[in-house]
Amino acid sequence: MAPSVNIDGFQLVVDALKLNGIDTIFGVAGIPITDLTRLAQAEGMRYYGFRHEQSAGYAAGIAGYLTRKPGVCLTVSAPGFLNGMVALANATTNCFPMIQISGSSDRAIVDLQQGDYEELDQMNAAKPYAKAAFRVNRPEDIGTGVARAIHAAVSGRPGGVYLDLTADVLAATLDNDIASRSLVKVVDPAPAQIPSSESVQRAIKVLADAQRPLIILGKGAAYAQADDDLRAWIESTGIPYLPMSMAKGLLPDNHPQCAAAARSFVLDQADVVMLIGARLNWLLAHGKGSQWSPGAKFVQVDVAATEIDSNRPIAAPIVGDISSAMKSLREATKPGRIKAASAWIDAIDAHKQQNVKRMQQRLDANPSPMNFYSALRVFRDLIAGRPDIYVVNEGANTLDFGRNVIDMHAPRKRLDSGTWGVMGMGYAIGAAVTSGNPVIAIEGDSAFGFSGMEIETICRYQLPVVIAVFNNGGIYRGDDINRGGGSEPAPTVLMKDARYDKLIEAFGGVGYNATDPQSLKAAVTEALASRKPTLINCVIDSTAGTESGHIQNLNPKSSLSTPKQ
Ligand SMILES: Cc1ncc(C[n+]2csc(CCOP(=O)(O)OP(=O)(O)O)c2C)c(N)n1
Ligand SMILES: [Mg+2]
Repeated sequence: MAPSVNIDGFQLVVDALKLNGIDTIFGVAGIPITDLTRLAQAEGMRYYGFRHEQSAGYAAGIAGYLTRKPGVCLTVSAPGFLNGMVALANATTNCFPMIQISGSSDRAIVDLQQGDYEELDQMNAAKPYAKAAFRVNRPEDIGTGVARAIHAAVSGRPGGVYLDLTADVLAATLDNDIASRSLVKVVDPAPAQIPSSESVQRAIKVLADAQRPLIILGKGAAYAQADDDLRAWIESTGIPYLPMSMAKGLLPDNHPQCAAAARSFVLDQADVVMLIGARLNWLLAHGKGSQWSPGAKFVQVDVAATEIDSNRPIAAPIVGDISSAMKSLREATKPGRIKAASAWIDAIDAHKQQNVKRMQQRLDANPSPMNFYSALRVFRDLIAGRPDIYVVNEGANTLDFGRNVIDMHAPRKRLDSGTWGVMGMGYAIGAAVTSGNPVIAIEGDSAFGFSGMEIETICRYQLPVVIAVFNNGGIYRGDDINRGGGSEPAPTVLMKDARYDKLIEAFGGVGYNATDPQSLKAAVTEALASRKPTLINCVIDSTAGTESGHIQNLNPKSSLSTPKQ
């Protein structure tokens, strides 16, 4: 009899991931997963080593969003695990499919709290923040653990899944035959959820009876990659639409039905609002408040039945995946049955024209130092001809102005702070790695600082990322004063005249300091042509921003007097 060959847990994890088409890992190496990172690379997987697990996790989350396959983040036990958890929770909140795999310490010692190296009951710590959390305690269960994590991450509403692998499991060995039988190739992990025909008919009736219908597209609609059906149906109805931030470009922002330039008017006036992959959360003021018409009726297309009626009553829910729902709507809508009235379209167009003119005046002004408009205009113009470019946009004013100024022309190309307002370089790296396309990351100076060290990662892997740091010397503004009268800087102030461009030069990247739109344009153009990691310090007027950007209404104020802005 031939001697049986043994295989270890490390190898089984790599085999299980590869068997299921997962080819990329984002992480930070250390005990007990160092050999897992090496083995993954040796076995042909792409491994991207970061400087902090949170950035690695953000990269994994956005990779999941872009590919519809779970993005994998690999972390060490306890502190590395917790660093990654922010990104896992962010994935769950934003409905990105992601799996955080973490090594963990000796269960027997951890459970008796005897003070192990990096001791933490990680699976239970992860549970409240994850869509699902699993722990593998035997090597023969690795295949099942990976399969369950994949199903949980991508099925229904996607989310973040935690998979705990103990050091013992990684090091354990198993007979080769038993090991290969233990692996699971998942079948149909994100099965179509076809909505009922009654729900589709009900929605069509509500929309056909509407006088002033409006569609709101959320990032769920972008995630679905049902771009052709979505566009065809929206165009067949003539209904105006508003894209949420990451849904911009699903239909181009310059599409005649895009009502973004008349946002306040359409929210106030619409009598029927159809949400497609968009939740009525804080980003839409919960569908309540002064910007919403109280009498509006709602149609909602969502993959999760539990989303329905969460904030406003939904007259016509369509529960199903967006792709199936759009196909069903296309099939069931008779030509001409739903037609947005021309009076409604004309009224919207009149508002759009006014607002577009106002925006143009702001973009045409050329103040010195640059303000947000004049700097963003450079990117708006460049991106208009380059739909291949990913735009990552984070910060407060930098984010809010960026969303309004930069038109998107292709689906899933705008990646931003999202539901939670996160910041850092993770999305830029994840997008560059996943697509190979150029990425422009437009970051507030505070936003950039959350993970500025990841420029070393960008340079090490030679990623085509152009970072524009909108340097206004602070969180929101750079001109606040110490209310105690002392000489220390105010809480929202960052270093004045910092030269962020010098940082990337330490790693062989290219730095520019741009003080006007011409030099900014030249720098971005050169960076895109060279595909070299680049950081542009964009000097922005420290008084140009507003506190909390465009969400001042959410910022409680104390009795402290506010200096004039
Ligand atoms: C992890 C985290 N910590 C803190 C915040 C609070 N916060 C919101 S915006 C922001 C930074 C805004 O400054 P900047 O990025 O420079 O943008 P600006 O408004 O100056 O353009 C901060 C710290 C946050 N959103 N996330
Ligand atoms: Mg700033």
